[in-house]
Amino acid sequence: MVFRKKCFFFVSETLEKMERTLVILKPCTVQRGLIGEIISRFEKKGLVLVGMKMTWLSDETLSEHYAHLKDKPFFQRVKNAMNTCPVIVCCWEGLEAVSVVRTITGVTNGRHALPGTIRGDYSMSVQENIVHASDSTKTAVIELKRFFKEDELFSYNPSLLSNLYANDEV
Ligand code: IDP
Ligand code: MG
Repeated sequence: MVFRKKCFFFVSETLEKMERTLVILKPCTVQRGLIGEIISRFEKKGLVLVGMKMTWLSDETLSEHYAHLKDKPFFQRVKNAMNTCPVIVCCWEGLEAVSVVRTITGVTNGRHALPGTIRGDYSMSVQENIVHASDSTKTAVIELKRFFKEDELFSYNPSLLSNLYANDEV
């Protein structure tokens, strides 16, 4: 009983330090049969999946999501490409998860992304570039609210936590 109580406090303190970030597996990834491979990259890194679903994005949602590109000539093309088929939206959790995921993802243009990054390994395009990833902690909070209801994100104790982090990190 005492052990379980201690465990509970450890978990809640740890979860407070964790960041959450949004990743969208784009239509190109779904169509190319790369869903498993891309999810596996994040899992192998040690990020914890706390939410995931398939959804078909509306033009309205995409206009909001890509509002920072609204004056670009490719705005409509980006939105069209994002609703050719359903996408997979995921929420990943970990220490500094937002910047870790951006690093794993690589730069926007797949042709320029470094080998070893997801875009560097799987993409030849600036548009068909495999994933969307939140670009800051502030954006991540807004984007997760855009794509997930509160009860679609889960908090649980990753059983391998002590193999992923040192005690003084979490
Ligand atoms: P990011 O996905 O690396 O964060 P953003 O600048 O936020 O890049 O752009 C969002 C998405 O818009 C990109 O992932 C890509 O699909 C598309 N995009 C960005 N820049 C261009 C461009 O110059 N030409 C065509 N599509 C672009
Ligand atoms: Mg972006």
